[in-house]
Amino acid sequence: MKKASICIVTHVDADAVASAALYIACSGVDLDNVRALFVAPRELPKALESAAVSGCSKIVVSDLAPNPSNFGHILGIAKEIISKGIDVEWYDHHVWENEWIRALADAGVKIVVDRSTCAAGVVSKYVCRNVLEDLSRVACSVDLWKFDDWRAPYFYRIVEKFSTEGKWFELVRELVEKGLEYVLRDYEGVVEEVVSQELALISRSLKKVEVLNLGDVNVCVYVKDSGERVVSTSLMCNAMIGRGLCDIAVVVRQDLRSVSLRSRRCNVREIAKALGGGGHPRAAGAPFPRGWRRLLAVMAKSLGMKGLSRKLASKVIIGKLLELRGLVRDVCE
Ligand SMILES: [Mn+2]
Repeated sequence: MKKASICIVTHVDADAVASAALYIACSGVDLDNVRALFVAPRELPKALESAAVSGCSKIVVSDLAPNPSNFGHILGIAKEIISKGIDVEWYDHHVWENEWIRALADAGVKIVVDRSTCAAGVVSKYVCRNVLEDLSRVACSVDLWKFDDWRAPYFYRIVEKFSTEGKWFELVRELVEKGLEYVLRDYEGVVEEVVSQELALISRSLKKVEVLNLGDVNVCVYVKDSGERVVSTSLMCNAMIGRGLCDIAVVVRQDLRSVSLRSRRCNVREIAKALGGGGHPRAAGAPFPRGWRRLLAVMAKSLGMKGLSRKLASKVIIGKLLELRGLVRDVCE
């Protein structure tokens, strides 16, 4: 008999990789029977739909949460999946509305949302029963941006490297087959290479940051183009805030696909929510409104520009932030 296959739908970061690897290792499923989808939160409905038709007998979601604009859609998809006899398990640590958790549980989803840890921590606690804690400790150290484990900065860069090559599942495979210790050892050289690239790019990028003053809150806006992907958004935000340029750091992709927000003193989740996204109080994000993107593409074309320029992109996001200035001030301590 053919073994049941599992589809894992997870985020695109260190926590996602670690939670997927832990789930596979602890549930004892064969790696070759796993299909993993690494997606941004906005792609969650689509990913669930595609997992539903790919023949897996169980769908495991980790490190992803619905947002107010897509919850209804996601609940509908979950119900349909379950009615086909496919099991759904969900492990997350983001901020959820209680009613969302209840509705999914009522629909038959085995769901655990635990905000005291990262997604890898949730899987470690509830699936692994706390064995293999090391990987979750390192993943949490990265994901919760604490770096209180010496291995965290190494693991973080290894993830970056695999991520720029889009090889998410390869890293999961290495973690499951070799274990964390060997992965860290095997990629030491890669870590050094990534760090030196990062430092060079950060110095260059800091010159392109625009600072917006909204009363007693300064907001940095940085438009990241495709050549600057190596530097993670979190690192770039860290550099902007750490340099004392601002209280809130905003990174926008130049193609205006998404907006990321970081802060140490402001609850940026509320701003992300106002933009149709969500996340954590100190680290949040939102997809860029579709209508806006189309409008901008038209604008760019009429100005004879090939794509969206850095200037145009930052103009748009600054306009949005100015609209939200009252809220921005309210969410800062
Ligand atoms: Mn996470």
